[in-house]
Amino acid sequence: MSADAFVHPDEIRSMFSGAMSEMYRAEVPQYGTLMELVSEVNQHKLTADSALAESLADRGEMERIDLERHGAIRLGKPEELFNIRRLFAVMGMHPVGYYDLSVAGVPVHSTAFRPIDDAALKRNPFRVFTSLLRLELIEDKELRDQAEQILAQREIFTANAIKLISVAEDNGGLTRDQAAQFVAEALETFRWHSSATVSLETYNKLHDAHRLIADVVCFKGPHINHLTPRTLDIDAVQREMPKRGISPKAVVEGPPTRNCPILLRQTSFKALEERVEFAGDHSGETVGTHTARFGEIEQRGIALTSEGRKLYDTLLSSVRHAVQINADGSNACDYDTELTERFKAFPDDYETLRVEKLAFFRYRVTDAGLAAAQKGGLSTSVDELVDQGYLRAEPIIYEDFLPVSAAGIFQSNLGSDGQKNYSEHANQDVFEKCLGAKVANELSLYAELEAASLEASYQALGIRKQVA
Ligand code: OOG
Ligand code: NI
Repeated sequence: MSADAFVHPDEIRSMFSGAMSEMYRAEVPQYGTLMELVSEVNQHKLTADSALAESLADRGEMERIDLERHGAIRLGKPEELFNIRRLFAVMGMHPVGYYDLSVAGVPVHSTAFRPIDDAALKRNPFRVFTSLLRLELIEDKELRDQAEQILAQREIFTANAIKLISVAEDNGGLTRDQAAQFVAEALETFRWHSSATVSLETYNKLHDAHRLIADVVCFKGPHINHLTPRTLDIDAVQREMPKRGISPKAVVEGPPTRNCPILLRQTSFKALEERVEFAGDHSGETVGTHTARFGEIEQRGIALTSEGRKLYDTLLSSVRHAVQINADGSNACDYDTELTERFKAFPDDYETLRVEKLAFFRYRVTDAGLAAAQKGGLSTSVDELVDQGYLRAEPIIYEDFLPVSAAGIFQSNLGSDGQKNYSEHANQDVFEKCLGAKVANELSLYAELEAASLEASYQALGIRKQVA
């Protein structure tokens, strides 16, 4: 079979994210309302900001503006993580980053499966934030054993999904028919099940240990717990949500509103309480509820270097020390004010971010640069070349997640009873053993992109300097 006969992984990803979106809208009607709101706000923003509209059109991003950027699932056992890696690989999604959320009282560690290279991100940027439950963090041994036994009995993939993954691995791809079948089979893993695999009593016990443990252990599969479209104006969507009958979390996670957006800002609407049928037991009670599924929006900005990230983390943690958001969100305004105030220390123009090496840029040679190269004698200093207008620097967009924000998203859906302190912390080695692979380091990916763009620019300018 020639490679031409295979559907490109990027296209399989598009088929998959489209199918997920359709399924989620049907399952969670409020999510459809959020999608409409996002689309309206985006249109409004594009009309009001013609420079933004032009630059998006320039980069060919217009058609995908309000499509889903990510979703999230929570897995229960190592084999599930191992096979989900194989499943996502068929769609060109690979594990990037390690996030330890135990520090924030959430008993999971996570990675994001995402397209890595520029072209793939552009074709379809869909990614899935994937968490693995850390059963070892359940203190009660009996409960821990019980959870393990329950999980041991479940199989979250259909037999056909596993078969098609092997076919893709063996042949190096899937034909059109196989790809369509693969997407349909894969979708089954992410579907919501309104019947639990355990009794209400077991659910309650696990729920008391941590609501998230119940969410992972008590169901047939890792239902997709949210999808997240991109918004061009997150503050506007946050303000508008209540007017559409959607109740947003108290604050937008991440950095404040800025001229030059950095990293990632995100907010969500609170998880819905859904009716669940439990397995029968001696108590006879079989109907209850579970809250897990919600909707989220995101707005991305420039990727930060480790220096920039250090500054971000320091400022954010000082804000969080100064204002702890109340469970009812009543002091959200104080938090926003503090955030804006403290982040004044973070330079807010691209040139300073670049010169101070706080953020990553992609360099391109300008026409003036090419003309000057003909004459020779160019400076080898990047800053000088930029000053002279021979090189242009464009922001590299952050494509990953933020642990503090992720914890905030988890927590807003767990209620105030979700706070716990765990003594065990990061364990990337164990995570990677379960995954059966190493996770890519996100900072290295951005640094490589920047270095490659500089290398290519120097070459185009005929400069033979090795870029440090
Ligand atoms: C994942 C929360 C993290 C984000 O956008 O930071 C996340 C979850 O609730 O399972 O999706
Ligand atoms: Ni999310």
